[in-house]
Amino acid sequence: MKREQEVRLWYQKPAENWEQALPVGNGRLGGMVYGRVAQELIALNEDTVWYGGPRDRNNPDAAKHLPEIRRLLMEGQVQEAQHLAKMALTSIPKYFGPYQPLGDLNLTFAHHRGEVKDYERELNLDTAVVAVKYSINGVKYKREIFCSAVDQAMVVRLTCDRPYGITVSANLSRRPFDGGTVTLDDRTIAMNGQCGPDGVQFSALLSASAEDGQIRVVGDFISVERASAATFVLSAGTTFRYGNPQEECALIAAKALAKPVDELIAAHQTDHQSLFCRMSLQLAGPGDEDAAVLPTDERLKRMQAGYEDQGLLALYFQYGRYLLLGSSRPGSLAANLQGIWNANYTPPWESKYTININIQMNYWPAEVCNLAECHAPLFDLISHLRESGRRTAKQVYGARGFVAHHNTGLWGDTAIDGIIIKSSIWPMGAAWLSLHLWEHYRYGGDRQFLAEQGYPIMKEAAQFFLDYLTEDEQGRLLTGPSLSPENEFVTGEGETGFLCMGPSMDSQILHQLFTACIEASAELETDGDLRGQLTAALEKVPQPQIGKYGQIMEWLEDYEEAEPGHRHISQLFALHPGEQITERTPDWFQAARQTIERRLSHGGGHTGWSRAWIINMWARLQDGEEAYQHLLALLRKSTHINLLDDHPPFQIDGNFGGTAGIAEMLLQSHGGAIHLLPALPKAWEEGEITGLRARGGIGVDMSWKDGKLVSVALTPTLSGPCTIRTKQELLCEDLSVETYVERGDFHLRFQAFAGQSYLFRRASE
Ligand code: FUC
Repeated sequence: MKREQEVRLWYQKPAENWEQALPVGNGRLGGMVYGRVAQELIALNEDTVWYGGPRDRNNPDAAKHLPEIRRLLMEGQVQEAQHLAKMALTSIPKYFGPYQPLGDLNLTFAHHRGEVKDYERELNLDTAVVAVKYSINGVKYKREIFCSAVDQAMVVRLTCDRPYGITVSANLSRRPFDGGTVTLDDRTIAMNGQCGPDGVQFSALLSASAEDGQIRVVGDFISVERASAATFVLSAGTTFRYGNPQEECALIAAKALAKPVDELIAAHQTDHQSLFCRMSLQLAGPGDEDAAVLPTDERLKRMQAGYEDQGLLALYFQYGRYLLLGSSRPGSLAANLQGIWNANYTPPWESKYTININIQMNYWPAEVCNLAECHAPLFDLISHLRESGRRTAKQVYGARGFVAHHNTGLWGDTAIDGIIIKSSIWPMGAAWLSLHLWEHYRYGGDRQFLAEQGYPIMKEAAQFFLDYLTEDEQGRLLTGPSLSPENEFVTGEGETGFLCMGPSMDSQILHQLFTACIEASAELETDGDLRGQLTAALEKVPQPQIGKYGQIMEWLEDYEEAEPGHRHISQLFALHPGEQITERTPDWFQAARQTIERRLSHGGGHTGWSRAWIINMWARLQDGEEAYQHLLALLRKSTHINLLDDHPPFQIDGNFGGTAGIAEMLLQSHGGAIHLLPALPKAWEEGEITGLRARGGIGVDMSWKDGKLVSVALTPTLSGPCTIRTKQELLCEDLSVETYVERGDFHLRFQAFAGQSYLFRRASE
């Protein structure tokens, strides 16, 4: 299969709606390009355009009532506890403002009457450019749109094969919150506004240059007339970053327009490719050949009709990497529920940061798929949460450290958000997010990062729990009041409830966090006392328990689930992304399988992100066939034709979780070994992947044939002992390797040296 088919989304029709448009982004500035012929529409976003200002929303009555709520829960008076908790704990006001669109860029082309021929629009992931091509009356037109991280601007380049052939008007709008535009000079307009009385002020600025013809501003349009080629540059920003957004945007746009357009394009592509082209993936199985030449929407339709298209899965994989680069770059905010692409002023769930699974999932592909830089905005978000999280820890729980609940937004809010307390009263957001810092260290081995940025935050997240946890009569240390996101239980008496002490997920997150802090502090040779306290506390944190259906119990009691097919599978955190449940704990491993099967047999996996989590879990269970079936289902049931995740209308976590799932099927590196092809399905008979990363700073390229590994090249960036695990015996010339067989797989242990490359080939059978 050609690289082009692995990295190109293309269509023969313009987008009819937002869910068919194609995304461009540089981390903070984004556009959805419709590719319409005479009336182009590019829906715009900027990552700091959120409604409303910062507020302290911690409920002032919380600390006073906390002991009473805990007592009620300990005594089994769930309804009474919930009744009080709703009033005493949830934030005031209940919600914070949403992430909103920046506006629209509208281009209207004159002389576009006549039959449109040879229409094609595409997004090339290798170049990060959307292109629209067509001809009218024998004139060939081309439009190229990209968001440059180098120049911090969106560029729209218009060309045609006839001199003086382009006449176009451009304006900016923001319906229904249109505040109009101002004219800055004869080629520049700016749309300024504010997101609520205490919200950020924004500016979106558009400027143009042309070859031949003329440019002027007429009314609130930039008019380009009889040009041979034209370039529009759009810059945007808010008072979240800039003292004077319009001034800053004008500087950015002027600087970009002063460069030859070829230079803008070349700089953008060089920068993008230095990150994106670190990986390649080719998957081959029966039936691919016909599909590869079809437009992307046709390929997806064929998939939905039952066809299996391995090339489309490879494209989907790379698309996840493209989207991460487009929505999360050093200096940008973290990718929210929609990355940065949002068309709604009141989007579902405010398009915020939901941190009881969704935003963590956004970052699952970051390390393994060789985009560790893109992880940085998440770390900034965690640092930001720390300030308000300290206040929430103190005001609500009377504890040290910092805490966050299930949602946050532009201002790093950590209060118990919302009135739907099935999700709200859950104090584990910061704990889970902090584990991403540890993962970054495990993959890259950057000790300075761990010492200065990672560990101090992990430690503060853990410290909160040392003050907050409650010891019960059995000597167990329990979280609570808390819940198992976002399910309800049914008690033996037939009563439903959600608020409880010590839900399984909380204990599993604590296990992972305390273990990470213990290892990190030992590694950094610091905080011996704290390490002792965490080690002692860890012994008292409940372990996973197996319930009456042979499942991992979701709560401390073996309650029935109100929704046995619930989309959240919180009680399997320990299987993925946690590591407490592995083959080394065979009873739990089996129970984890039982848990997924039970969820699925009751209709589980019905949202894209839930399906994506299931793929990752099956991969951890080393069941490639199940993982593959759910990957197919992700594309068949939860994917729009622009390959964005369909969670009406759109949520980006399914894309990122799907990409991570494919990686997890091909490579796992938890549990002390680099496990090659741990969950390879039969359908991926043949394939090749380059640029994957394993924990321990190891680059992995490999190829396989007839379902068996052919060769693997390892490129360590750190020196140390390394173990690889495979189904086939491998040989590496001139390397002293210790080989042993465990759980039916070959294990090869050797000493790896940074900067060397190690090529292993399958031993002849
Ligand atoms: C949780 C999920 C929903 C959605 C929302 C952002 O409430 O259960 O499916 O993903 O977060």
